[in-house]
Amino acid sequence: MIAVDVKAALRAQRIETPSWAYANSGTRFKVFPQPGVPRTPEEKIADAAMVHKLTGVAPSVALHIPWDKVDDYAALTAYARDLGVEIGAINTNVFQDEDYKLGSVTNPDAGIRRKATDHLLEAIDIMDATGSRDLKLWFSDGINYPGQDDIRDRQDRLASALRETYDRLGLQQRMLLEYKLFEPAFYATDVPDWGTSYAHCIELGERATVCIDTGHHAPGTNIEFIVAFLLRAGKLGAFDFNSRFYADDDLMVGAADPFQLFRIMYEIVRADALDPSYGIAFMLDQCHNIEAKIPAIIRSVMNVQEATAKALLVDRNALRAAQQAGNVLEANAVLMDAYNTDVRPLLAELRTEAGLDPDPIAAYHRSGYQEKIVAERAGGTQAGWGA
Ligand code: AOS
Ligand code: ZN
Ligand code: ZN
Repeated sequence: MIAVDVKAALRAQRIETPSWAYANSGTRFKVFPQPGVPRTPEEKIADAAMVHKLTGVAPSVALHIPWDKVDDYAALTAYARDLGVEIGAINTNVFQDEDYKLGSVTNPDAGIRRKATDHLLEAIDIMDATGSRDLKLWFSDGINYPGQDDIRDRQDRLASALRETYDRLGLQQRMLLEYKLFEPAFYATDVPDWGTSYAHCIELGERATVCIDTGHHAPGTNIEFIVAFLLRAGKLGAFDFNSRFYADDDLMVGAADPFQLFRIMYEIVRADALDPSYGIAFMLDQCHNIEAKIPAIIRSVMNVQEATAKALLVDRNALRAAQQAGNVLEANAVLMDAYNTDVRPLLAELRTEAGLDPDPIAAYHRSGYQEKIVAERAGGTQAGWGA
């Protein structure tokens, strides 16, 4: 791709940030509160708007219900628009209620399944008010012990809740079904992998697609293979980007394994699926437990941009020629040449051309925003993770 096309593709790129990443979070052992964190959904949106203002590529923020529950979602949407951002995906929560000890939509108790499904339907009402396209579903459902419940019945219960929810979606709305290998269930999770999510999405219809959370796989899983497969099948709807060293670590994307992120983004570029018009939501799903939150989110956005720029720089003609010729070493070298390119000057230039500061993190530190929120906000809320 010639440089000007690379720049155009990078200019068009969109990354969605999650409301919960701006709030206090921690592990099961301790939450370390930070001064200045948001106390309300409005303040989370204001922080997301700041990230967009400095990066120019993060114009939407995902909400989580009930963590971002408000009385008037239309007013919240108008508030976001005034700050220059949109409300993105609506994330549901059927994992933080006493009732869900044995599962939500797969619970053996029909009354609890009803309550969980009603929450999913309520989230669609919220989407109607916010104009959100995507309903993001992640289920903590599963079992800890062999024999605890019937694995197959649980799939039937899941299918029926998903069907009811899917049928309630408007024509412009989509369902994103996220999978996760384990945690909090340790023996058998009801949506443990991309294959399970894919099979349910196929059964549901074309507006149901898979969400890949990069932290939700077994060590060594080839995530770019999953990306390529789902793109070919037209069933990749979204990413929850983050980094993992061990399990669902939710660290900054591109921190643990920037090469993996590059390989993922190469499959996106290979499928011409980067442009927002293709329909993939590139979201972050992270928790900044010990590092400053807004700069960490800016860094994450920049990490995705850098991996994308490198993926765009792959000489696809040369790669194809080497592949066709069976030239293993040359094909690998073409890919590595792009990966080993320092794209930071290119991205700095792009920002300057767009009227942005070439160094968004330095710009944040100079902006006075952190001092302002520390002075104005007392007693920030916890995102909901790690009590
Ligand atoms: C949980 O492990 C999943 O990654 C969820 O996507 C996510 O963290 C949650 O939906 C936030 O609400
Ligand atoms: Zn996730
Ligand atoms: Zn997760």
